[in-house]
Amino acid sequence: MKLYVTPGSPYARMARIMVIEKGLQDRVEIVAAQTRIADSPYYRINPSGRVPYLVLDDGVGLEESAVICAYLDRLDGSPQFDLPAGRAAWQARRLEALARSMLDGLAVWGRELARPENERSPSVLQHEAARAERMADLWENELDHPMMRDPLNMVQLTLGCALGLEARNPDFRWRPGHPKLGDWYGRVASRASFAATRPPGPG
Ligand SMILES: N[C@@H](CCC(=O)N[C@@H](CS)C(=O)NCC(=O)O)C(=O)O
Repeated sequence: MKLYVTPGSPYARMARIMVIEKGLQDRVEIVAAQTRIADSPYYRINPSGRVPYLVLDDGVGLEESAVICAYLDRLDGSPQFDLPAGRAAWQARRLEALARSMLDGLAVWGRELARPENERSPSVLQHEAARAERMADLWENELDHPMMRDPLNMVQLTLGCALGLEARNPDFRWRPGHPKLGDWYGRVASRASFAATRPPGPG
């Protein structure tokens, strides 16, 4: 299989972490895609131009980090990242949606910062900075939930990749005022899978 990624994409990072956590390094080749440029050869592989994108051995392609993570997690027949079933499912799905919501906002912020300075919208930057601050406040108060403890699951994977965007965006300073979140993130970020996929600095 081939997993198309860019080094700075938090969504691709989720899939890369899953590859490592599930010990799939020998089965999944990581391929750097060229995104966001005119006529990239990558568009012939994935017409949407987005990463992550997983091309299976039979040539079928899967898009969306959540779909790719679920696929990789199930390859060995014993999924470990699944959210619980039954009544607990709604709490878990609520948390996953909140983590995804924070990540999506940070991705919009990052995309705006990637534009030439004179094309950046101050109101978008301000809006996303404020959203990120509110979401950090929210997470500071959600960390006692059992889903936020070991073992790693999709909620933690998503939130960890969201917070890790501090490496890409110097204005995303979520640590001050959020000591519990800092401690929680310290534990997650020290996993070998997170350390091996740390995003590069701004740019
Ligand atoms: N909902 C998608 C989001 C993927 C996404 O937006 N990826 C960005 C990188 S962070 C991308 O490929 N952008 C390239 C483009 O917009 O052309 C997922 O979860 O995989």
